[in-house]
Amino acid sequence: MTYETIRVEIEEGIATITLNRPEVLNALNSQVFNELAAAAKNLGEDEGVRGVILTGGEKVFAAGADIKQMASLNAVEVVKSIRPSRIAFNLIENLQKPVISAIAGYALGGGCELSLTTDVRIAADNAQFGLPEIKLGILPGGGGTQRLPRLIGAGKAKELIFSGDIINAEEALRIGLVNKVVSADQLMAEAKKMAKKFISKGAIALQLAKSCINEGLQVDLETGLQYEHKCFALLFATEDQKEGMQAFLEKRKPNFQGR
Ligand code: CO8
Repeated sequence: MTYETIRVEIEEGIATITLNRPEVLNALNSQVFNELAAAAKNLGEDEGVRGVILTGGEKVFAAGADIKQMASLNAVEVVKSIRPSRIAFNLIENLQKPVISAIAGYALGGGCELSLTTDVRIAADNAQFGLPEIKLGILPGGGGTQRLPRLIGAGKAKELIFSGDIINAEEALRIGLVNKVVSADQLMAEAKKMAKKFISKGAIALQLAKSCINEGLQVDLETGLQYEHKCFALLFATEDQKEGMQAFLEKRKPNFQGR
């Protein structure tokens, strides 16, 4: 599959999706959303891919949805234009593999919201985050009002969304928006290191753990616990569970096969 606004490279079981509209700071238009959705679908189906890194490259993650494309839309057209972003964001969030964002430079508006669909965010020390939509007379319509408070709590999310302020990587780390801050030249190496660590584990256990967390965030505690217990029991039907526990008892490293 050829893409124009993103690049996809696969190496050692890890796919890297790079947003590729540098002339507009990787602003997200409908073509980007459609291509991200196609890539997520393809990578989800590719058994050779066990983990995904999403990045904007060395200079910028994404400066938000494409304001030029949005500016003259009416409400009906906006509803239509939001659909591809929702499809892409949901596909990425629900990929049954770990997804890590590697963020350098600006991650604003829809760019920040895109990073919220991934499991883990690693920031370069030059990264800057914000939801500046309020300054455009709109609100974060790419999941920001929903995913951000679930991640960092309602108070901090409201402060960011109501002010439109941009925060640096250290502040993003302090409030739990990112998992880790590294020097800019180490960003991709660090993301790959983390991806390798994740994919060395039992793939089905990781997939079900991700599902328990994602589903659990949307339901009441008791329903979430019941789902977790079922997934826990289900893992005892896998070879990976036998291997993992046998390896522990034999004091050796497990050799997981994802079965
Ligand atoms: N959309 C379109 N073009 C953009 C965007 C954008 N979001 N951001 C930057 N660009 C373009 C600029 O217009 C400029 O193009 P040109 O050279 O043709 O004038 C080029 O990128 C470089 O940008 P700047 O010259 O502005 O670069 P600076 O380094 O001076 O400033 C900033 C960088 C601070 C990031 C500045 O570009 C900026 O403020 N950008 C807009 C940030 C913003 O408001 N983002 C939120 C957008 S709204 C949104 O994301 C809603 C999400 C809803 C999701 C659902 C979608 C359907």
